[in-house]
Amino acid sequence: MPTLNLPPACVLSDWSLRGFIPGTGYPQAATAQGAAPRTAPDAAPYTLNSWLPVSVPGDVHTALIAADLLPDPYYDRNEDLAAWVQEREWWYRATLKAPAAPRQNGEQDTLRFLGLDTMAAIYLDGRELARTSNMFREYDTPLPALAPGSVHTLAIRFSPPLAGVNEAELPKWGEKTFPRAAVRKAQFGYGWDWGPVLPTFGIWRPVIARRERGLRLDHPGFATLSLSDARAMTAVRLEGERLGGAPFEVQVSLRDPEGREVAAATRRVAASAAALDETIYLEVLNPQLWWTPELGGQPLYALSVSASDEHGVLDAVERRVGIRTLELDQSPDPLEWGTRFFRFVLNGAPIFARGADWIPADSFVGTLTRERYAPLLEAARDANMNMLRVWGGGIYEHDAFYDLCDELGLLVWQDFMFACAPYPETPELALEVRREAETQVRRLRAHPSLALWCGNNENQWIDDLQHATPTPALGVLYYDQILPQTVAALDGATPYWPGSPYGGNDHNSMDEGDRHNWDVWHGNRPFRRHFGEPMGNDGTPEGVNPRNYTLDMGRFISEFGLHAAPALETLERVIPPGERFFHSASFDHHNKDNPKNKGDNLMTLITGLPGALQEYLDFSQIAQAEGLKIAIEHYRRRKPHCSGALVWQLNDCWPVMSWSVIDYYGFKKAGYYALKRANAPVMASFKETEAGLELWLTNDTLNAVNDTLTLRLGEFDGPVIREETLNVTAPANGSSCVATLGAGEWPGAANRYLSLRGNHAPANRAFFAAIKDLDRQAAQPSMSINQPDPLTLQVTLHAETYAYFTHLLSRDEGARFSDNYLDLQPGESREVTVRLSKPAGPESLTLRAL
Ligand code: BMA
Repeated sequence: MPTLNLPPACVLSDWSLRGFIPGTGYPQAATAQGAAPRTAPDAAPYTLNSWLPVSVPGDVHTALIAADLLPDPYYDRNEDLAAWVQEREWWYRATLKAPAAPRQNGEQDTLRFLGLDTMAAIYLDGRELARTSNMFREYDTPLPALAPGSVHTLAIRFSPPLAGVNEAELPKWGEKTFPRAAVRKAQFGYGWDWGPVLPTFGIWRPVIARRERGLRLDHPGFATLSLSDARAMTAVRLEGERLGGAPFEVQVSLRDPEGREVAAATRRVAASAAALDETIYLEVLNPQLWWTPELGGQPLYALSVSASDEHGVLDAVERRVGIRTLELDQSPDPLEWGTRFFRFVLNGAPIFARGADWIPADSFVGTLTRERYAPLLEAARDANMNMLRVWGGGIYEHDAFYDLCDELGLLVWQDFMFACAPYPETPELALEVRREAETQVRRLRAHPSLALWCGNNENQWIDDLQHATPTPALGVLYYDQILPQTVAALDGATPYWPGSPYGGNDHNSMDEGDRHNWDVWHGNRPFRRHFGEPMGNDGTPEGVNPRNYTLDMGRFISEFGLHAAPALETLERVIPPGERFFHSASFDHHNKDNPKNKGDNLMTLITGLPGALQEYLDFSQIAQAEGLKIAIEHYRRRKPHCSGALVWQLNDCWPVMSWSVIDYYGFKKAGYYALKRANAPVMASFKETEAGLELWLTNDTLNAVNDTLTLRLGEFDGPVIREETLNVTAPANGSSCVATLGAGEWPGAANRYLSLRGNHAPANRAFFAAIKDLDRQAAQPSMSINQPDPLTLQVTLHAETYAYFTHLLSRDEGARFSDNYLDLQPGESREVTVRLSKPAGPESLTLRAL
């Protein structure tokens, strides 16, 4: 928001927190006068019976941990020691001071709560002002008339969220009920197959005191309706709630990235208008278009809206917006008869969505800031991603997340927050869902990164698996009615999709819509293709063979993934020394997947089972990296029939063994670099066929790309058997086979590799046996390091024999490597640039290879 001459508002200070046995906090917690007791630095430590000074926004767990009243739940098995927190009611208290200036011209004092988690009652001086029961809504609460300069106690009680849920009334899948589904709160807090049970409490987003008059502006909408080279037609949706009856004027202005005003308009709103709801069309000449990173820049325009009457400004908002069109193309695919595309079209260009699924970056979502988001989102962009899917079991992320996606060119597939449960369709919940959708659609609609609204995660699909014949899923009231109606009414430009996965005969179809490929991870052979076919884990290593990804002929794969261990440093931070071995109690506590054998099966097939911890790290990261490489190369070769591959999952919410490619602290797994290479806009890959190998070029840019590729068949210990240079052209926005490499001319063996090196496409290679069966000696690559400045290390790597899994390790979780976990072929040197987050010398890097 711009700094404006808005009237002075109440001031909130001295926030504090205390837990009570449910039902016992009132009235004492609500009525205490003045500030919480301030404890001198040398005073006795806080106890559970004192009011603990806290910062807002935040959450109860984080405050207790900071005060040493709760052991770090991420360490060892301490998660179990935090269970009592959910049993308490928690009170926040603050001092509220009214402005010295008396109210005038119909002004009112309000508090805007941007996030209360979740079952809250708000009191002023012991008098109840409001109750809330939805973590995902914003609430404007008017305050009673306050004497100028007077001091009050604001108190907010958070009750145990599931206490009021009547399990007997909940819908079931099989015998199982899902109490979490009855409460509009981040679902993953109740435990997930990568997440601990740590449901949060508290004021997780800011509380803003305002003195309002006449009008409360809502988040404006902004959409690009049409584009030509010379002009863009855009629409600005203005909405606001009237707080008085006088006429007013709204001014809208759009400034380009250089700060020049390129369009403006004014509207007069009559006294008789019930609310502000106007759409203004702004034409922009010579628009600078917003693109994903492989296609262009991310110019951001500034949209300002301000409303005023004869006494001055009533309210104002400012948003950064982008000029771009975006559609979801589901037309029939003429080359794969009977199927339909599922592809995003940006500024008229069909794109392949290369990306990942995003889960909350911390179990304690109130702690997330721009500083926490930035390294993760920059890492996504650096891994050549152009889309993230905000998964429905987490949160509608904080504003900073979407701001960064706008800046980085990352499209956002936004789920509504429903995941893996039958949701009750009660009138109370339906009203909450409608209000929540209104809040979130308004909040996010103007972001250029917003590409899709999606009804939920896996609810129609899992519901299908419960039934022998197609039956409407519990929750369709939301996915088929309330959510699409709200998106259409309040956004109107961003496409809506009822669920992920969705479409086709079983809502996880290869023929239309999006698809989750869990067949590989769960070891389902053959894949379930039609409604009613069983889905089961065959329990063998062959079941989880990542080569089975190449059987997937889906249109858009919005989830697929494989487990890998996090960095050793991460495990050392959370697993006690005596427990640092494969399948120790503490180790398995940091693996929430059930059963755990899938990861073991995956390694059995690719690397063999590990012994010591270091081997577990290496083997599981190799298995993930090799598996994701197979999947992404396959999906991208199928472009445009397949037009998206989002890896489950980018990140973690705590230190854990999971499908993530970046661990909780920010260390990148080998899989991160494998997908960075496989996601390169111009990518060369080998496809296995009966007759040998094919060489494919996939080009996601809008220009044809010429490259000179050197193909080499060699032995791991040095000799080159055959080498050839090929001049190839990758047609714009396409994928094609550019050469066939018959097994007769390019004979493979367990001691050989086939490699390619080019100028545009990242290096690639094929082996002729599983990693564990390769016939080769461990390599000893060397490195030399230059340090041009304290934060940069220029590393030259060199190998005389084939060095597999060559990687540099640093204890700096913020270090960025231009490449890592790469292969060096005999005689090869490669440059890697390391950008450190804190100064360190060359000795801070360790080189390893297998
Ligand atoms: C899908 C996701 C998540 C889950 C993941 C791994 O079901 O939508 O719910 O964590 O697979 O099992």
